[in-house]
Amino acid sequence: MAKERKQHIRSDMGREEFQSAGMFRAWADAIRSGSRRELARAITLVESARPEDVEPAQQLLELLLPYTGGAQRIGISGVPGVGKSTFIETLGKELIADGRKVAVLAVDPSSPLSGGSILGDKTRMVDFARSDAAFIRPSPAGKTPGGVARKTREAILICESAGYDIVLVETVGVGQAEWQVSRMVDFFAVLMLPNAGDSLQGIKRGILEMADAILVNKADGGMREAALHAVNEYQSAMELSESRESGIIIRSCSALDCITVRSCWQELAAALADRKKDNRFDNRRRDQLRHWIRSLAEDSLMQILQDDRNSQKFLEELAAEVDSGNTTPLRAGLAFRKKVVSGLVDQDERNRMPI
Ligand SMILES: Nc1nc2c(ncn2[C@@H]2O[C@H](COP(=O)(O)OP(=O)(O)OP(=O)(O)O)[C@@H](O)[C@H]2O)c(=O)[nH]1
Ligand SMILES: [Mg+2]
Repeated sequence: MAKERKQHIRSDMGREEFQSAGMFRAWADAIRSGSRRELARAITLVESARPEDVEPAQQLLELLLPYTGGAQRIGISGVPGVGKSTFIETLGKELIADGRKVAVLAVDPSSPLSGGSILGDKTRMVDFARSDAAFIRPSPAGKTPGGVARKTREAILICESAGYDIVLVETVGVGQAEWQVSRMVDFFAVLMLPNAGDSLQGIKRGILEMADAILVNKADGGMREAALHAVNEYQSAMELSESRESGIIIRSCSALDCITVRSCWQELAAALADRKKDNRFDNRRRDQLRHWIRSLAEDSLMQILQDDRNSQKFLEELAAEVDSGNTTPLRAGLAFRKKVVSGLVDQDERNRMPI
């Protein structure tokens, strides 16, 4: 059916559209043959909030999709200053030394605390960023809650089509962006500071639920002992927790030390290889894809509601009824749903959404 639709679109194409289709093909080819400039432009396009950029971005993505899926997608999260960028630089350099191509995407690096430090130390950054096998890209979070998820996911796909073997996604460990990133990667590592207060906080925030690895960083110099102590704490917390399968990697690490970082990577890569053997890897990607599509559908439904003046007006009327004690919030909610669902069906027939 999709094929028929495409053929139909092609046969209807005017000269201008035909030229633009050629332009997108050339663009996709340039990305696939390794142009970092064209790759960066493509990510800018998918990140664009302008409505007129949505369709071109999807057109380009469609051309790239057949070449996606080949990378290992790794999320690196943790509080500001824990050493995410340092870890990524050290790991990135090691991976490149092994002949891999590494892309780094940073979600919401514009946090007021860090002032947007996608990369930690300037000298290491120069080394890593200069390599032809590295691609580094900070991404502003944008305003819409769903924005981070969609744009970062699409950026991952574009990097994959450009032949990057490993895509590292750095996200500051606070709130929704972290959850979203954990749902778009094959492996989600959380870096922790070596002190007990921090470890308890982590447990409270549910990090154990989403982390595939907890790496207690800065386990060097005077902080080594504290780090090892924290590792023990996490391990016992994990043993007590019944909420998820075991298999989470809990260990110490020093992002400044390439030998430790390499050994973290080896553990992580072994875990991924294990999951590939028994379909857990594929199943997770399949679930993530379904989750992604569902949340895009939900976002666009919410958007319709927010843009629909009649719905907003009706909501106000219902609120007034609840305010004056004439009905309960639940009844008001159900009445709203009933009216909106029938209204939406009509509206959708009249005014089909572009995507
Ligand atoms: N001793 C020690 N210092 C570290 C380690 N990792 C990072 N640092 C230092 O900690 C500071 C913060 O490191 P970053 O890598 O910028 O931290 P980040 O988590 O990326 O921070 P934000 O991007 O601001 O969220 C820097 O001064 C690093 O040199 C480590 O393993 N040991
Ligand atoms: Mg950073």
